[in-house]
Amino acid sequence: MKMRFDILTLFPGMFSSPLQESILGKAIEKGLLQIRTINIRDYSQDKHQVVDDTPYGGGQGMVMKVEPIARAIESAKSQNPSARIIYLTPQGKPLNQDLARRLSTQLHLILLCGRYEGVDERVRELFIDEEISIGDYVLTGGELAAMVLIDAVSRFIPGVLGSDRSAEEDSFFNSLLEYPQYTRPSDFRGSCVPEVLLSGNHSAISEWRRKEALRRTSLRRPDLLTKANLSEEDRKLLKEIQHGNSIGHRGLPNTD
Ligand code: 4GX
Repeated sequence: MKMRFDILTLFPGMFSSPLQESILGKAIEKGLLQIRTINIRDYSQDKHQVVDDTPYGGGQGMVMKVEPIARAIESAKSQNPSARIIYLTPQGKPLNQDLARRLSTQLHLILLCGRYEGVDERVRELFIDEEISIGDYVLTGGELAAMVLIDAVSRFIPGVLGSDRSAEEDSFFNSLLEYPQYTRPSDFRGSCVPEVLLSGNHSAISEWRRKEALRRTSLRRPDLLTKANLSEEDRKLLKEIQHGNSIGHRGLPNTD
């Protein structure tokens, strides 16, 4: 089934290139995905096409007016009354892989991108079904956040990643970080690919990869280990890793 995204924005031009390249571009060509932008300014009935105004009560910046957004949403919704309306904001629920998977089960999402100091509160109260944040930092508008959401969600649509891969197989799905990858040459300026990967010993390769995934996760994201489904073998590998760390082997490069 085709999934559809309608994006309500003051800057529709921002979406043309990023979503038409590579994997998402192919998905659109294959008819698995439809992405449409709606310019909120087209729904202003004002003679100067005004879409923002100063905040009641005073304060800095501008607020997006309720009427143009209401009309733009009603136009998008008229084609599918059951479409969910999402507002991208740092105040929303944090986007993660589980939320992306859940959203991918919807046929039609309407994404509202705010600019300036955000939208009039009555937009949220009357129209928004869900508020989502892509992370604890401040962007200049919701457009890049909408693109991040579309990218993460689209990977779950069957066929988007190609027949031999699925988003469910990604390591994040089992709550570990990825193991390190290498390709030719085997020796780059004296920095060599781990011997085991050249050995052709598939069980040894699998064990090495699992151990490296566990090592990275325990060093960089120990919070993920508590949620991971660890086997007896995993716990044994983790003990070896933690012992290695305590005697001063391979930590993380520091970022200070
Ligand atoms: N994850 N932004 C929303 C407008 C705004 C300002 C104030 C509400 C209150 C963001 C994020 C994000 C920038 C989108 C501010 N909305 N969106 N915009 N982080 O930073 O989703």
